[in-house]
Amino acid sequence: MNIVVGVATYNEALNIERLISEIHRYLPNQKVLILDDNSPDGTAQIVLRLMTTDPLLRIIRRPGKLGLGSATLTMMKYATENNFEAIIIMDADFSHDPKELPIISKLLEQNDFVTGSRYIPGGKCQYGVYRTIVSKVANWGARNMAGIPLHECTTAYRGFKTTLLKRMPLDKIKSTGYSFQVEVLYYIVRHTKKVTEFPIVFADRVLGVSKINKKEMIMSAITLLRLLKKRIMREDAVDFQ
Ligand SMILES: Nc1nc2c(ncn2[C@@H]2O[C@H](COP(=O)(O)OP(=O)(O)OP(=O)(O)O)[C@@H](O)[C@H]2O)c(=O)[nH]1
Ligand SMILES: [Mg+2]
Repeated sequence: MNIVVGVATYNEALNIERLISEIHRYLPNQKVLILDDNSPDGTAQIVLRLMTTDPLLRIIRRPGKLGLGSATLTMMKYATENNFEAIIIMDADFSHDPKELPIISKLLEQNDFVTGSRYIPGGKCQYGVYRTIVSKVANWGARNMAGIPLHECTTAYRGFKTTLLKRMPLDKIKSTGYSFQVEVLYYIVRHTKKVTEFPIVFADRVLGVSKINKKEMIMSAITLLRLLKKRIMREDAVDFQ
């Protein structure tokens, strides 16, 4: 399968070189796309240097920090416009283990959508108490308010077939930040039944700084309320293939 691995980066200079080499190790011959938002720490310069000797590496650069959601959307559009069969998205900070890439790639042969899951048997989350509570509340809201029938709705380690992305109304997605993860799932489960979860051990970031903050949490709560309203009003058509 012709896959692109998409990684959004903001200040990931300490992680990016090793991550790219690990992706190549576990998915040799597949393309890697970095979407960098003008990271002040020079992440893009590292990628540009690697590109001089790495024919599988691509970069999209945006002028400023425009959010993880819009970064993910841009990478999805890149995958559909460049005729890839699938895109796998992962974080740059090694919270998502590159050794699981071949598992996602294999599952994509039978599924339109694959997500890493901390909340099925075999899955694990190494968060502290505070972030565990935030994550559990967000997942509760995604299941019960947005109506997403998955155990894990917020992990960004995911694979998407481009045939699915092409028939989803991606332009309707309003979230630009973290709640994009839930909003995109809301549409996915309305457009395919071929979705599956696989267990991951989610490691907390070791190097670099966290970008999640109170504003993202408030935006996520607003997104959940908006999706609940859409569900109640039956605003979105279902289109299974
Ligand atoms: N291009 C781009 N990438 C972003 C942006 N915000 C976050 N990222 C990247 O998205 C991924 C997830 O962000 P993280 O900061 O790791 O978020 P998190 O995992 O919830 O929190 P920590 O691991 O504690 O930092 C990482 O690869 C970030 O570099 C953004 O605005 N633009
Ligand atoms: Mg992280």
